Amino acid sequence: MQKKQDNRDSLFDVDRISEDFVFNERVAQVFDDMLDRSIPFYREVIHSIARILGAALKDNSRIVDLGCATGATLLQLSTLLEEKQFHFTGIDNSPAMLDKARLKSELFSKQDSLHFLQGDIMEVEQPDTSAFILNYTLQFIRPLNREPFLKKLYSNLVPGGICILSEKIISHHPGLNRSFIDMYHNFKKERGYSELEIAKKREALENVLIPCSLEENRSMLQSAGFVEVEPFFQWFNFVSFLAVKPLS
Ligand code: GEK
Repeated sequence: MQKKQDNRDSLFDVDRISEDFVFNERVAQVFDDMLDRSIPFYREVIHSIARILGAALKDNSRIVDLGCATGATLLQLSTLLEEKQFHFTGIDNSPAMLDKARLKSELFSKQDSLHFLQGDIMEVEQPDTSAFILNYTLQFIRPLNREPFLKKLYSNLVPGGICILSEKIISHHPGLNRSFIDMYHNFKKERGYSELEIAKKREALENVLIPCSLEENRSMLQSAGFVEVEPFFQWFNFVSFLAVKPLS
């Protein structure tokens, strides 16, 4: 049965066939609903990022969101931090996501402060950036490439610059890992996803989203050069870090 296209995430509803997860047109259409129902405290994390950036960065600083998807983070940040006149750039390799991001930034009259570029974040060259945001994106990069990539971001940051890293994580304690995953599945069920949808999405993400542990993410950031590294948010198997490049 063909379903009416709307903005509610029903990608893994019963009548859909299983396939690996890709950031295509169908995903972009329902992505904002997916974010709110699949990422615990998504909006609150962005609020906390706004507090960090607002306190740490000078007016007119450059902020780059890597894997910006439909621009939800940048739209919220640009609204919360309007008076700081930051320059926001979002980079993503999915044209469907960027179409949606550009459309939304026009709808909210933000096209002067938000810029979106299509490209592979691995190739990023954004010297003099004051903050990089990697919200739930590093987990899609091949694990072996993550540390060299973070090193590159570090070298593109100004002294005192910031890297925000939010990731889904695993625990190396099997019992806790299982129970955190169960907590997360309950979170999704409470938001209207069925058991079958949750299982199918999990399967589709199996070889696409590869989570590391909190310690592994922290040590990757430190090996990249960041000295001050602390989580500022954690909800079971989701964590957000603040990493700061030293001033000298
Ligand atoms: C948010 N940060 O709203 N180059 C560019 N983009 C990429 C690459 C790559 N190599 N790999 C993946 N992406 C967003 C959510 S979603 C998270 C980020 C999720 C992009 C991909 O196209 C997608 O838009 C995004 O990274 C990941 O907070 O879907 O779980």
